[in-house]
Amino acid sequence: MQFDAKQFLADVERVLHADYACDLKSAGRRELYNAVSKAVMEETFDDWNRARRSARRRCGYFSAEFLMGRAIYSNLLNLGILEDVGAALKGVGEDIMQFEEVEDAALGNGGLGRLAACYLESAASRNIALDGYGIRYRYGLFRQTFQDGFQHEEGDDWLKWGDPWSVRVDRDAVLVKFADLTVRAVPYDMPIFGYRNGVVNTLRLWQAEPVQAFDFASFNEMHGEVKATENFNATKITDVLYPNDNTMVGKILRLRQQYFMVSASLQDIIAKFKATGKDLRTLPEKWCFQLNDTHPVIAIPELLRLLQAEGLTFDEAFAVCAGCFNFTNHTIMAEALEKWDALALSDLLPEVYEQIVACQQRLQGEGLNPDQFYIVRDNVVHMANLAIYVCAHVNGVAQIHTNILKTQTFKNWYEQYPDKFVNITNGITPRRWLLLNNPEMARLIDGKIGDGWHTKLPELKKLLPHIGEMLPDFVRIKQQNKQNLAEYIAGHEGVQLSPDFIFDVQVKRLHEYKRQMLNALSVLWYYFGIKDGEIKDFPPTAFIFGAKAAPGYYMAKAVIKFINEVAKLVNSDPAVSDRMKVVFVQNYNVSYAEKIVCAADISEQISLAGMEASGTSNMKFMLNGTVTLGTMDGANVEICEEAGRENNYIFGATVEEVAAIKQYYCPREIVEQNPRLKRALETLVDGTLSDGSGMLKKLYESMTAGYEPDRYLVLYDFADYIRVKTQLLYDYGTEEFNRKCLVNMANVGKFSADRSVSDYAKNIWKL
Ligand code: 26Q
Repeated sequence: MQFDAKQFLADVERVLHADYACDLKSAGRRELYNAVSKAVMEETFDDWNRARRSARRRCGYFSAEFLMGRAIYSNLLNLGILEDVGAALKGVGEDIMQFEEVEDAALGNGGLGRLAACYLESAASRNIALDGYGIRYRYGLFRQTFQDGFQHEEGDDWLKWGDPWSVRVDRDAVLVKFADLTVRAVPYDMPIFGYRNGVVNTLRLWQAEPVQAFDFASFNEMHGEVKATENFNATKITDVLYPNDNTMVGKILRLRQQYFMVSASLQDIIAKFKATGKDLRTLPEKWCFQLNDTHPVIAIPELLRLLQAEGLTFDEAFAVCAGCFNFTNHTIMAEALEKWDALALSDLLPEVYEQIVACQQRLQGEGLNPDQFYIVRDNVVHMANLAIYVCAHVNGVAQIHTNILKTQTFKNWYEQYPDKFVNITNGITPRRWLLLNNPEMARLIDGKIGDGWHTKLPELKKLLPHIGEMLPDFVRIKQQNKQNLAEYIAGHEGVQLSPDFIFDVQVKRLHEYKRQMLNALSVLWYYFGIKDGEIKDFPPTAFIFGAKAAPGYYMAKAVIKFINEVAKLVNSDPAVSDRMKVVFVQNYNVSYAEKIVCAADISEQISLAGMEASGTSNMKFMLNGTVTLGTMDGANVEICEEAGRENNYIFGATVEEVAAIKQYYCPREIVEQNPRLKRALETLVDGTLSDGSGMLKKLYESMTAGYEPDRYLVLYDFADYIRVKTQLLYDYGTEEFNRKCLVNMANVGKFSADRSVSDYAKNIWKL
């Protein structure tokens, strides 16, 4: 984008006059933020408009979550005007960094939602015609605080600063009908800017509104009473994002959200397709849809229904669906696979349910074993099975994950339809996750190998011959990033960290399978070792945690309380204050991640093997030159393939071993053999830590008692974890260690989301 500072400031001033009746001198932060954003939006209108009118074949990425984070810096970066705008604002006495107070758009929970955001950015940057379709939640993922170490949740008012990066498109509003009410779906479009290429794709988020405003005439003919309930329920549909990650909640409101979003999107797409005069049977020539997990899978019966309402036969409609839909699975956890009660579904969406039954009947007609191949069984609708049956392609998100899908989770389906199954390993956008969050490092790299890596990440391999000469600058920049993070943490968490400490980081959703517990127990193990004089010269380490727990996930909240108690114990003990610090940052989100990822010395990726589908923060740390301390799980396996296992710190049971271990597993024996581990574990119940609510006791019991004690083999993997982690801590700071960091960065190319979306475009979308 061409930039003219004078023109830009004049545009900003004009918006300030028109929208806020103020000028540059009198504008507050909020006004300035909106005016700057809108001035940029205006400039990009022509590019956006061109994209919307193009006749190219497109893919719709259907997702209940888009975890976009903060838009302004990333948009300005991609438009190539971040520095210009910063300078122009500086010229009038304003600091562009003041917009750091703008709330994140946290319309997602974690990995799955952030992946969708990275894919939109990468697709635009690669000029791939990918548009997002989702929900404009009024409140995104809750804001987290700690009170006495317990997690508290508050509503996330992400629109507090306004939403200048969206435009409301009333002319495209449609009606969505449920058995008990009809609501109006209004789209808000967000431009997705490619990196310095003039491409603008669209993220279309639907907002639910009552019908009255839409059609006041018909309102007058109807019964006031009925409409009153409609009014109440309508907006409720898009009120709030469900805060669950990798866990299914069978709430009907969640089903309403899912149907609302896909019905609106499909109606919109069909209406526009029909306007071109083409036969709906040829829809797959123009459109395909990627279903981001099972959450939007109800789109399949909805499209069947809509097409038959347009005159197609069931078989014709089925062929269109088979040609349009593809399905990504993000999890193998049984508790995350969506299943809906058939009666509830048929009550809410009778015509949609009919289509599900028709699919079930078609499947039965294939002559397969009905015990292995079903969509509806025992009055339960299995959304993943519906997706696999109809979709042309089913993909896992890392090699190990796809293998597990083929050999375990969906074994029968794979054997019947082997060609459907493909792997597309996840990726991240290097623009947000290195250029934007770590500009000094980006400049260092540019200076060595040029800037081709911005859009061709494998070019980072060119760094390999330069590693020796880069080491001092690399260390200096990392140190500065640590200093910056330490200041931010001091301001926000009230904990002082020294940048001379090792920054050992685990940030991700709180889930038992991710084993934050393993990390926390190791902290206590080191702590007691230092106290007892058994561990000498412990390398000074800051253990940094960040995670939100689903509000209804008791054990996850117990782990948060535990770690906060450990932090209190350790940080208030002067005997170890020059050796260790523990901090659990509050409200970990995309913007916090940007600050943390560039400042970490250790990336903890320690899930039980076979549980983490891929992970994507592992890739972000790698991109920023951080070694992985991890298990052979998810994309860690491929990280080792790319960067060398010897350049990372790998421990723990392998996926092949896990099933066998569980056969005879007895956590008590392990604890009895390791007195210090026992002592660490017993802090949960021996009064060392305060536990007002009995939570820690429950956590202790989950590790030691019941039907399946220590389900995720924390205690089993503990010794090996300590062995490798200790090695890492003592390697830290050596030249050999610093080389490992850069070797990881140089070999991160595969994990660019640019590669991932190109794989989708080539192998699945055929764009
Ligand atoms: C389902 C039903 C009802 C309510 C909520 C849900 C729900 C919501 C979110 C189920 C799952 C999720 C999120 C899953 C997720 O984020 N999975 C992660 O996806 C990443 C991107 O592929 C992977 O890297 C992670 O390994 C995987 O855990």
